[in-house]
Amino acid sequence: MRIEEITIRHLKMPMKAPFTTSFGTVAEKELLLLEVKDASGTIGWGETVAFVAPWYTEETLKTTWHMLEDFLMPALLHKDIAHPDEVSALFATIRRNGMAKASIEGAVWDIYAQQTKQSLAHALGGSKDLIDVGISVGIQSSTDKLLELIKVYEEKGYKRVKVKIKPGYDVEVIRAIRAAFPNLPLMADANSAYTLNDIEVLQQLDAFNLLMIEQPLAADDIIDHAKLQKQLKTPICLDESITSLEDARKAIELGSCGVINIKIGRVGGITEAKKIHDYCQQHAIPVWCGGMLEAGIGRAHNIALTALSNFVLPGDTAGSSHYWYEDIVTPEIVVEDGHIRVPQSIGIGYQPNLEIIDKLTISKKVYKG
Ligand code: OSB
Ligand code: MG
Repeated sequence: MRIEEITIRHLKMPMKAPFTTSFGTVAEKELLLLEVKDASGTIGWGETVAFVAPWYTEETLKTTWHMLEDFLMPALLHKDIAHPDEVSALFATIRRNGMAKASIEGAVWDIYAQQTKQSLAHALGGSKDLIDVGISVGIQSSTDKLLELIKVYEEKGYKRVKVKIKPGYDVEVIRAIRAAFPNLPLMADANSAYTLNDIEVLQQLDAFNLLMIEQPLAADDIIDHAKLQKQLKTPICLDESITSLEDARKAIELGSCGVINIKIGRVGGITEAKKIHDYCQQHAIPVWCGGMLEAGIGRAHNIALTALSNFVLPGDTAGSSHYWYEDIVTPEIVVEDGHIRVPQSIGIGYQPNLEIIDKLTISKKVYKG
């Protein structure tokens, strides 16, 4: 492969419902779509997952664009590469900025899968035909509204429900959900809203048979999480704290978590995500694939990754129609009985819908290096 041309489109997509976490709300998703062309004419697609504001991690849509334009594309364009694993080596001197790196690396994986005539899932070593899908429910204006939504999701067959919590919107909310849905596979995600001073509140959550508590403490912490895990029965799942295989190794060694949420963007690409998956498998740590309110391209990459065997817990990659009036791929991603069928056709298995993409594009730039 030799990448000769990259087109970046800035898209703005209206969401069916705003999504609120402990630190931010997304009502309209903005993203960069990368159309990456190789010397032989094969086109691969990538998507950035950073939000407009840095409330989840430090990256933003603008920082990803800056990194792509000034560092990542110059490092990649016109270089001969035999395998997508080599992309991270080209980026080795550029620190962090995982979401920017992942967007371009995902497109290179797409090209590689097409040129080796296999599905992306197969190219990654995945063998599942069906993946289990959960749903992540944002913070709601009332508990009644939340219970109503959960009822709909349970009836739709989602394999587990994750609710967002924050100080003051936690124990009573979870208690109400458990009273209404005693057997629902349920978990809570704090997006790093607590500190060790809140240990008593977090311990109260042990009473509700949660599958896990996701990222209760600081986004860059593994020490306090290890202290907390010793005093909690419920497994801690790390999200924000894990940005690399090295982070995963240290967190597992310290006992900071029992589960890891893998997000391709947060860890800098599919190659690093696979390494974390393999390491967790060797250390009996189950993983699942997190979500970043992706449009169809990012969603397709998540589905392919989730086909790997240690993705044993339901992920957050729900169907297109949960988020979007119209997704940017054809067919859209469909969930049936809490499952998504992993495409077996060559490449990502979904076609970018250029008509819809054009409609949502607010600016566009072509780079040839
Ligand atoms: O912490 O997993 C998270 C959405 C935006 C930012 C962070 C998170 C989330 C979600 C939703 O939980 C996942 C999704 O539905 O894509
Ligand atoms: Mg999370």
